[in-house]
Amino acid sequence: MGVIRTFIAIRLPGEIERALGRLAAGIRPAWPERGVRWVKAENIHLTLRFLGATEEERVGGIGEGLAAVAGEHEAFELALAGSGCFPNGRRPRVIWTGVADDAGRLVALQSDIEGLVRELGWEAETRDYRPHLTLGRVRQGVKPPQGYWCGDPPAMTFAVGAVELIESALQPGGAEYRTRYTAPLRGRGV
Ligand code: 2AM
Repeated sequence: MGVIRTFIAIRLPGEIERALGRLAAGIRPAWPERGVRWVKAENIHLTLRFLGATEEERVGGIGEGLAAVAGEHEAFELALAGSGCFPNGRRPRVIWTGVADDAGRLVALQSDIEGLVRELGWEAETRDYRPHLTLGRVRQGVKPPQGYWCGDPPAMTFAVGAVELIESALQPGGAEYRTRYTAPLRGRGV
């Protein structure tokens, strides 16, 4: 068995993906033609933990761990909220839309997943968790356009019913994602 590239994430309902795709399409003309690698609408997701190189035989164990953690968290709702850039607006690398997690449900889930991943032997993540939905990744050296370039998302909420272990295969046309394990939260579908 080989080594694959994986991460743990929340996938979005199709209507949210499409809304974010439209948002990105509205921002896109302001940027240089090939200055940004825009994420395909169906690939936009909310990462909880990037795992990176993962031995394939570990997928089952990670899945079992995720099932246990997810089973301790009730399904919950998130709202799209705000947009921005990492690391900042002057030197943008990642163009994103945010989520409002007023009850702290997402952060609690992410923190338990971080604990699981540590137990499974991964190094601690040193950076703070900043939940975001990446719309585009700015190529090195590309300057942000003058004026308006980051749009606010529509007021939409969505239910989070599961977390997924996703395999990311890097292809010339962008990453291809394949869900390797789905762990439902408690009361999924609420
Ligand atoms: P990003 O969207 O902010 O780039 C799959 O690559 C997912 O894992 C993306 O959502 C990506 O976040 C996230 N991720 C976190 N750390 C990463 C890293 N070191 N390399 C690639 N992706 C990373």
